[in-house]
Amino acid sequence: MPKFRMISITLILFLSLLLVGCANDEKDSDKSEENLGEVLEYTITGIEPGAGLTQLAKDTLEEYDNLKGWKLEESSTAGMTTLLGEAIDNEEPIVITGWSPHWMFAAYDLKFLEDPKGTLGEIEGIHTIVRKDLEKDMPHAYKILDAFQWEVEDMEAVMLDEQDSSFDEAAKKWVDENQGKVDEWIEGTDMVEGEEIELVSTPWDSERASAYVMKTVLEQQGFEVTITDVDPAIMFQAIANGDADATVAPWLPTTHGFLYEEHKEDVLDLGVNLNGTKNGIAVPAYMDIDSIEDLPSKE
Ligand code: PBE
Repeated sequence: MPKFRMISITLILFLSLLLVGCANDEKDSDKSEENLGEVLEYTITGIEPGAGLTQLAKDTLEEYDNLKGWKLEESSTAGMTTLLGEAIDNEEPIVITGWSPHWMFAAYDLKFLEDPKGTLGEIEGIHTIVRKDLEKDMPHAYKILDAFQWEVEDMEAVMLDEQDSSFDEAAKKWVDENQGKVDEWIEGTDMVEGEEIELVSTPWDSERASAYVMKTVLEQQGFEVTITDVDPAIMFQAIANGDADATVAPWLPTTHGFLYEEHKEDVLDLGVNLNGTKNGIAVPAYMDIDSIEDLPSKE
């Protein structure tokens, strides 16, 4: 056989093997993408129906073409974190609606998926919002609420302590250890005698931490404080119609933005009490995707 023929046959053989190899590769990755969608049952594991984040996740399903046919499984934060823990124990894929600050990021190696359409918002803040006549009716409480400002690390310290005590105790401990900061909030206010004040909040640990710290500080100043946990929509309504005096729980401008828009004429926003919160679609770090757009489409 002439040498050049030998070489070309070898070459053709080699090239065809290479092609088969590539085709197989393609098939494999198609298959694993398809599998990921099927394994996940095209489902994002969500939280409470009334959460701002649930609304943002629904908007996300509508905005991304690749998420057509996907669904959001609404349940509760406890339900979501249980499923997340089980998936991680088994190194299985899971896609959740997540947020920070929350212990899930300390307990597990998670990543937020990139959100090129920005449907889940940027880094945002938690605001203090009060009823319109609060300054007139309770000037000292108003002043304390207006001055209230702390950091993500402070909130995380309360949430961590709570895990082996209670929010009440964890907040008292934080106040004891941070009396310098608290002194700035109460500066220029007088003690009162048993004046009743009603705080309204939402049922997540981050907001329990801030509500209990505010309760502790107001109690030190002589107030009688109640905290009521409700859905974000009820929280805004309660402040707007004067059923509650104040909240330190709304996440703005995105998470509860639609509720703020609805009630902004009837409430007073005293601005940010904590900066640096974030919402997102999150997955365990071992999953091989980085963006919401990497989630395989169903069709
Ligand atoms: N969260 C935590 C809440 C606010 C605090 C992000 C789950 C929400 O989505 O309404």
